[in-house]
Amino acid sequence: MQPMRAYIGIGSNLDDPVAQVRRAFQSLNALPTCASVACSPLYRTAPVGGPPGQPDYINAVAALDTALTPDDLLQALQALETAQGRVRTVRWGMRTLDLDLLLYGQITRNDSWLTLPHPRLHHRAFVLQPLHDIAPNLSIPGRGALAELLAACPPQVIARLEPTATDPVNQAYLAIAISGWNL
Ligand code: A4P
Ligand code: MG
Repeated sequence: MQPMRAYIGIGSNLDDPVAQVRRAFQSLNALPTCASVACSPLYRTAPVGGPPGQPDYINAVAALDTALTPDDLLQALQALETAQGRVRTVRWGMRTLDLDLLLYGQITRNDSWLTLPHPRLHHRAFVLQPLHDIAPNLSIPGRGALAELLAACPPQVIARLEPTATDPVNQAYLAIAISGWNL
């Protein structure tokens, strides 16, 4: 099968989220027939939906070239979530790792097991911003140009993690208050 470009949304807000996301980057690259072609910066983001009081998330996006089918890739993503201790309790509750298949080439489909593009990606800053960082010219099937979706996205506060020279993990946060999308 000809490799396809897939984009994976990564989220964590439990058990050292920065480390969880970094481990996910490595695990994605190690999947059979998959090669990571880009990893976005990490963002600290306020939770959207879900139970009140849950911690901020760390979000990022990875681009992957893969010969796995969309179904096999989703299955592989769920296995990685399980390997990193994902337990499903309440919808949109805290999680060690969430891997969403955002896009698989330009394929569209709509069933409960797998919807492509991911059904909520087009109005979520915590997905659109890191996706735009690594693929600014992307077009989202059925939704339009990524740059336009980002410009029209409802305001959310997200903060890009800027590594410091001395301590790349305990970052200094460069807060980007995204109220008017003056990025
Ligand atoms: N599924 C269908 N399409 C897809 C797809 N494209 N990618 C199905 C991944 N899964 C897909 O997912 C539920 C079901 O969706 C799966 O059985 C799969 O077959 P899940 O990972 O078990 O549960 P979930 O992630 O809690 O549900 P859902 O509805 O996918 O949530 P979202 O949309 O992923 O949102 N706030 C911030 N700041 N950062 C976040 O990362 N994440 C969520 C979860 C909510 N709020 C957040 C964040
Ligand atoms: Mg999910």
